[in-house]
Amino acid sequence: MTGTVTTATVQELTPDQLLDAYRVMRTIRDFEERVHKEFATGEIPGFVHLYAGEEASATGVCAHLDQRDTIASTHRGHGHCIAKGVDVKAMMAEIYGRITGSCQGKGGSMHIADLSKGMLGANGIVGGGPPLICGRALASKYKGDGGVAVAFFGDGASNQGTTFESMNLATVWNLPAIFVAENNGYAEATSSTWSVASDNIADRAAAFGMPGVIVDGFDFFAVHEAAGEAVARARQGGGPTLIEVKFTRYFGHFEGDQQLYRAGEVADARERLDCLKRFRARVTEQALVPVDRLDAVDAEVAKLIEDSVAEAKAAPKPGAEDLLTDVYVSY
Ligand SMILES: Cc1ncc(C[n+]2csc(CCOP(=O)(O)OP(=O)(O)O)c2C)c(N)n1
Ligand SMILES: [Mg+2]
Repeated sequence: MTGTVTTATVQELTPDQLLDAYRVMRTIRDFEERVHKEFATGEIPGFVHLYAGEEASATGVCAHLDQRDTIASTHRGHGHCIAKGVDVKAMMAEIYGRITGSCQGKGGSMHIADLSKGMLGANGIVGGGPPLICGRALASKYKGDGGVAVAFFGDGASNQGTTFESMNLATVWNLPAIFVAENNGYAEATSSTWSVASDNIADRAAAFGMPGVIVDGFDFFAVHEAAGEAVARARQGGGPTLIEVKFTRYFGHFEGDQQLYRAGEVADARERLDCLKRFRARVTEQALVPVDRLDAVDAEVAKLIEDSVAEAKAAPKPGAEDLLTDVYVSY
């Protein structure tokens, strides 16, 4: 059954939880805006895909997760990493290819991983995440550790066979798995109206015998509520859920994309729909969090990002002596 979440409950969140959510979204936004600026200087090697505009998805889902839980990400993975608690300075250093990075500077933007945080990795393979979380969810089910595994994937990835196979398996094995389809309207330059056969990705849940929910991805509270239900169901042995989160990415597919395939929609989304603006408006209108506490978070995050870039630039790159380390994992 597919349902649309229309009302989201602010009341269930304490002021501290609201501030945490705001901090995560603000950190992702500032991180991405800064990487966008720095990439243009030519100092950042490799490909970079930015998550700005989509913050409410990673934040709303990961707010329900703890150290038992794991996530699998995509090529657009910075937001997922930050929301799951990966160290922001180590992430920035990784993007700069420095030895102090999350993967000792050998992975770059598209391969940031931190297993200690339950972050299985960004992934250059479109549709690579869903099979990973089936394995992880199966492990949790067998161990009985209460863990839930979440795969974030795009509208493009929603058409991959790996995604269909994983959703099928998740129901057949009744796994504590959650599939979060981040529908930003495009796979590279191809509109999802051209490439996704169903009107809604969430409608496909019915074919795999799991609940499907469509959520306004610019609304943290809507994502948070839908994810809360899905996580609770998974933890209680109720099986998988597909959540479709709809929004717009603010930057191009990759840094350098001329975006000749779209016009106007980003300015409109930034102006009218932006998740941070809406969050701020909602919590201040209802006097749930004082404005000065939100402003203090803005200042702290700005400093964190500034320091992250400065420290990343000052850190050494891996040397020849690091070439053969971290290549194989010994079990
Ligand atoms: C298996 C595979 N096929 C194709 C690609 C090339 N590719 C990289 S990103 C991308 C589009 C992905 O779109 P979507 O899943 O909607 O994610 P978004 O970039 O919108 O976040 C494609 C086709 C790839 N990396 N892996
Ligand atoms: Mg997409």
